[in-house]
Amino acid sequence: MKPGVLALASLLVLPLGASGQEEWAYYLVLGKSQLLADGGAFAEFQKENGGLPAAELRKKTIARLKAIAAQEQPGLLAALGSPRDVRPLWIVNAVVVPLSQTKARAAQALECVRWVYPAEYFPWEEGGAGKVAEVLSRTKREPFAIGRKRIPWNLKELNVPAVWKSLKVTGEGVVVTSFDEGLNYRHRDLRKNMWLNSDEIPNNGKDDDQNGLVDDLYGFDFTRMKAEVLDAGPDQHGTLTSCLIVGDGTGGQVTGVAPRAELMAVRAEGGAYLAARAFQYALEEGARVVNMSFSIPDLGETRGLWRMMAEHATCAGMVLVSGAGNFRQDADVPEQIRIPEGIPCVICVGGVDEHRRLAPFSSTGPVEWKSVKLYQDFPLPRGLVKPDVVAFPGPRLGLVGTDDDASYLDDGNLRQGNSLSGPQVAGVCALMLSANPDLPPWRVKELLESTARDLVPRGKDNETGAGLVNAFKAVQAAIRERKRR
Ligand SMILES: [Ca+2]
Ligand SMILES: [Ca+2]
Ligand SMILES: [Ca+2]
Repeated sequence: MKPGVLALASLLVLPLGASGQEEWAYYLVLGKSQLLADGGAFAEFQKENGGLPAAELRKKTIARLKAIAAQEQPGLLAALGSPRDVRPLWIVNAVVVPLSQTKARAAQALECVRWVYPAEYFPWEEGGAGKVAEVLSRTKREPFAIGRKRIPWNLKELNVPAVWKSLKVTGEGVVVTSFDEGLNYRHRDLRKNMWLNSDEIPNNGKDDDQNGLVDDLYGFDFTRMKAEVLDAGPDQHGTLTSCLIVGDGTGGQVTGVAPRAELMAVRAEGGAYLAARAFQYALEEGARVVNMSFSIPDLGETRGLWRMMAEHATCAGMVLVSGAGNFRQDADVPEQIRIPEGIPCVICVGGVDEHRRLAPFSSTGPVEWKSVKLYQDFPLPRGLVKPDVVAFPGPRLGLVGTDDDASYLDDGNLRQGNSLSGPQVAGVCALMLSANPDLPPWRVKELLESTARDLVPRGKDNETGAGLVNAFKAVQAAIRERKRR
């Protein structure tokens, strides 16, 4: 999807001043004890915790993750020689610390260490600074009505308007976040649906809700450690993806699948550490769905770290969605579907055109995990079937601008790619959770697949997964599940 996302993901290597001394760098050291020990533990967790109400599942899982980190990290840091400048995490039991190459090699052999990864880019400063350009206030929203608004073809093909009309489900009560490049929160289709951190007084230079981040009103930009998430650049990637989730049609055309869900804006491009921070934030601030319209190639063993993070977030009640990527025709040898969409629990969304034929660029499976030491499952040739479902990567998804944001109309609404397929499915997940807030994330994925319209070849396949998402059937299934539970 966006190769630019990777520009910051370079290894920090910093020589010590005096000549002859060893180079040191930042490493992410993963502790031995984790919530889920291996691939099998995820299924066990579902069996044990599938019946918990959503709020309880999240509270309990976050408490367990934090308890493991609190219990293990003092010993871990002592074994690493008590390094200074420690950045602890809890979504996985891990610390980011500066180590010499010798110490990093020695750390790999420690009993309390599962794995040592090179830490990628992260900002030096913590906490945030600066102001947001405009402070939106929460106005009472009218119930969503189609009225005279236009509905683009993709929403009709996904059977979305029937959910709004017949089931009266529009996403109310669900917070969706998108890890993207910022967005235009002033956009008329978005401004009423921005998530607002009600515990934070904006632009006063203080961290009123004491979550460690100053003035985080709409979410947070972890890449620059700033509260401002406004993107005024020409690309508007985050505005496009957000409009496909919650765009409410104030401008005349409804672009969003869930026009009464709320959108939390998070930036975290750079690597696994910033993604971990973003997951922690989104979980604690109440997001139920995360859209990730990015793809990271060639991560090697670091794929395991991403998978552990994703599985832990899912255990805490978060639905993870990511486009399948656009790399089918890029190389002589087809490239394996990337991260995060290649992770088993992440809903990987491929793309078809309006005739339901696979888009020529849409990345295809299978995905292998046999080479990743923490897991070693899904060996080729069978591997893990991906994508999981398909939606529409465009073009002409009805995205409309205003005088202020004409920049993203300049291409005549001809943009396409699976960056745009994923958000439509993230929107469907929001509808399902709005209809049944206690549906666990793994059931959201299962119901999405079991209600999809299978496309050729028959059954779940490596081109179109379980098929084209049918929002009406998926939400109906979510409602039936509510009655059974
Ligand atoms: Ca704060
Ligand atoms: Ca404040
Ligand atoms: Ca099929």
